[in-house]
Amino acid sequence: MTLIARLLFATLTFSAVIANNVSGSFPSDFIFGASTASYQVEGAWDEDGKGWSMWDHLVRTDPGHIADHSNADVAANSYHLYKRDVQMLKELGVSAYRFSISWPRIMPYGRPDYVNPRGIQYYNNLIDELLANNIQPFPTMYHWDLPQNLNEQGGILSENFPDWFGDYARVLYQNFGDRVKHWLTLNEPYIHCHIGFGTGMHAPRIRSPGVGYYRCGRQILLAHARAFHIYNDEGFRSAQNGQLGIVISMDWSIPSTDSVDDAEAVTDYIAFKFGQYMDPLFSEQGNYPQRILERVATNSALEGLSTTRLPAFTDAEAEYLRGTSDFLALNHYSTAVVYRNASVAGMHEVPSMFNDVYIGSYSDPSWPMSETNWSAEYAPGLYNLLNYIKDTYNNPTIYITENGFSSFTGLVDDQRCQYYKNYLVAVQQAIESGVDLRGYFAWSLMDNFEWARGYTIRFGLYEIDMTDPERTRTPRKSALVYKEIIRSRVVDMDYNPDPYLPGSSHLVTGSALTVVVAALYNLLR
Ligand code: PNW
Repeated sequence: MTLIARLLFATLTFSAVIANNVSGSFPSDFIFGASTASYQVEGAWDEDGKGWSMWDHLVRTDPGHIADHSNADVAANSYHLYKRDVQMLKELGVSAYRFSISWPRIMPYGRPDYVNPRGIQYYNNLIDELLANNIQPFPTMYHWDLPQNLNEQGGILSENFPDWFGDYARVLYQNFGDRVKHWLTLNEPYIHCHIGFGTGMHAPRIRSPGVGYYRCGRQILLAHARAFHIYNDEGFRSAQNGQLGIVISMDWSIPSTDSVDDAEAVTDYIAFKFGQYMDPLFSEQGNYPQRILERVATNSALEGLSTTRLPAFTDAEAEYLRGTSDFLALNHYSTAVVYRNASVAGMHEVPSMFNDVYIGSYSDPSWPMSETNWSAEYAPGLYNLLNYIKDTYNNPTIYITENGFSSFTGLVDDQRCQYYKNYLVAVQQAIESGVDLRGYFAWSLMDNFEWARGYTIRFGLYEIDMTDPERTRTPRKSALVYKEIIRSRVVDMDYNPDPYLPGSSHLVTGSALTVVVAALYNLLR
């Protein structure tokens, strides 16, 4: 790309122009869904033969590391309340559910020589309940809860990790593949490796931001490809007819100024954060982007290392990886403003991925900020990201498998409503612009254990009082907004429901009596 083109691209913006405050229509086969992950919602941490995950280990050995000293021993208790979860999906009117399978619930020690029948039973029950309600299962095989036993044997950084993952994937195909048509392999290599091996905030809490971080990403890509080849080569694809995709997260980025350095900062940000994972699987030539290989090699030499911290894949590995994702499962939350100027010197530790990228970033103060310090609302970012993917990777099929906004507790979540409306307008317009986008999953169906933030911030369409032993689920205003978008298949920016009206509680009970009571209440008001 020439510099001019890059500058133009970096400043490309999208502004939603919609008639009468109502968006165009979503295609009739567009899939609306909602997402969760096993450790964040299931609870039942040691029931029915489940083994320890590395998160069970973290919260027991270092409880002070979690913001509110909580853990996910019970969480939303979905292990016991999964039927209620399916009811909620039904109430929303979604046609798909993204949940994740707990590896240590299926294999307490991580290896297939002991498969836990009660673990298999749980996911059979969940999948059957979904299908009985016309909701397609989109299971994630690995959403960060690695069996602790494997973690102690080297975990993701072990040479054996791709094989371990492949053996696990095979058991999933054997047990659930007859009913699962969309498999999501591993969740978010960038975030998992950056927070698990870079900052060390998440399990396995290893601090190696310039070496372990890159090795983690490499291993995750190889593990994904291993699962893909097993699906193809061992007859699962021909018998079961499903599709497999990896889950990759990406925010959008815009340059702080129109300087050449800031344009370069955008290009590098995208290459390191996205290209590192996308190019080996989705690009025509395969392997890592050349610019990141060169940067890390140069820095490694400056640091006195005799080999680079980010070696290219061998030709055989590159071939093994290329083209192994039937679709892209994209998680997207926000946009960053990035820059490169003198102030970046000394900003990042050496060696680290961030020092390799060599940029600073911030959120534009005019964007509504969520309760997570990294996520602000800027819907044009999603539109531009989707178009960038379309143009860069030959228009792959995409599902957005996470998108959402954090808040504190409370049913009136106006900021989240606004966020969903604006992002869904961007989604609808991206489809109109030719992006091959087939589905959208809100993060999250319900409040859950937000990793190191514990229960201090919430992402749920449904609120859960985490001190209530029943873990009662109550729809927030955003659940009503999402439900109406799914029903009408347009985004009406003016739709403004009241989550406290008894009429809204038809979401909870669905009974005719509630509707009558609601009508009376409305008359008397
Ligand atoms: C996702 N970022 O992680 C995870 O897949 C979920 O488990 C998690 O609950 C959810 O986001 C909300 O945090 C991300 O910094 C964490 O851009 C951080 C970022 C993106 C995704």
